[in-house]
Parts: sequence; C-alpha cells; structure tokens
Amino acid sequence: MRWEFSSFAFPRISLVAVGKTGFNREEMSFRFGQHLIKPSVVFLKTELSFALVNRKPVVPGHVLVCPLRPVERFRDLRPDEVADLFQATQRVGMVVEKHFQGTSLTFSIQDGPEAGQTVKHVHVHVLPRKAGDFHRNDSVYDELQKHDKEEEDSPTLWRSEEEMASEAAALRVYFQ
Ligand code: AMW
Repeated sequence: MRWEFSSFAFPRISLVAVGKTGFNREEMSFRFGQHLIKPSVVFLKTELSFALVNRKPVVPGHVLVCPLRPVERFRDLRPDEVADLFQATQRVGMVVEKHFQGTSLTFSIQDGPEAGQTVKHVHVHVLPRKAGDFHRNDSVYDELQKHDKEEEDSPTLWRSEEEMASEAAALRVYFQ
C-alpha cells in the first residue's frame, strides 16, 4: 500500500490509499493510470479487471477495459491478467454492441506513446460499430489516435459525471 495525492473526486487535494492492485478499498475508487475512477462510472469488475465508460467517446458506447493492477504496457501483464482482461473484453464487447445497436466492434490497444497511448495503464478500447458511422471506415483509428491528445482535448469536451454514471448504470444491468 502507498499514499498518493488525488484531486479527482473533490476540488480539494486529498490523500488516498492506493493498493498494489489498483483498487482503493478505503474510498472504493479504481486506479486508471494517473486518474482515480469513481465506482459510479465502472460497470464491470472481475477478479483482475474492470470496465469503465469513457469521458470522451469516439462513438456512442466507446468504453475501456483495464487490468486492476496499474501496469503501463501489455507485456507487463501476467498470463492470468491477460486471460481475465480478454475474457472481460469479450463480455463487454457483446454488451455494448447490443446496447448501442451496433453490428460490429472495433477493439484497440494503443500500447506505448508512439502507438498513441496517453494513459499509462493498459486499456482495451471497445467501440460498437455500425454501417456509415465513419465516412472512411478506418478513420476510427485516426479518431482514436487524436481524440484525447492535448490539442483535441479539454475538460469542456468531457461528458458530465451524471451522464457517465447513467450510462454505466445501464450497462451494469447486463452483468447482474
Ligand atoms: W489512450 O490514448 O491512452 O489509448 O486512451 C485513453 C482513453 O481514456 C481515452 O479514450 C480517454 O478519453 C479516456 N479517459 C482518460 N481519462 C479518463 C477518465 N478519467 N474517465 C474516463 N475516461 C478517461
């Protein structure tokens, strides 16, 4: 266990305990790289992984699946974490495709800064796809690459906590 500064949930700076698993039992929040994620925006927790809604989705239903242990690169995951992450990703894919009336899915891992990774914590992007959602189909990868980069991103473009929590609540139902 170690102590970190956090200002995620409250404007004031607070000290929270973040365990090695990335799951903070004291405040029941989840670690996602430098971010502390409120349980209200998490819709699935497995033994070794969790899934959260995106504050800036590229398409409706664009969500993220992460290992609980906050490691930076895919190569850092243990075999049991890879298995759990991909099984969780498969379940999440089926749910978001259904809930958002998709007909296909894009899965993407930006593994390292040169691959477009901004949050230093392994995560799988899961995006429901449908005919005509992009003029050029592979533009989804351009959007993924740039949607959260500094010049494209700003807090004013993030969804509200209420909107994210409401989406997470709707998705959580499928896993009960
Ligand atoms: W990467 O460019 O590291 O492959 O993707 C990071 C993703 O995480 C982006 O889709 C971004 O919108 C999302 N994101 C970053 N911070 C948060 C947060 N605090 N809550 C929800 N989604 C987040």
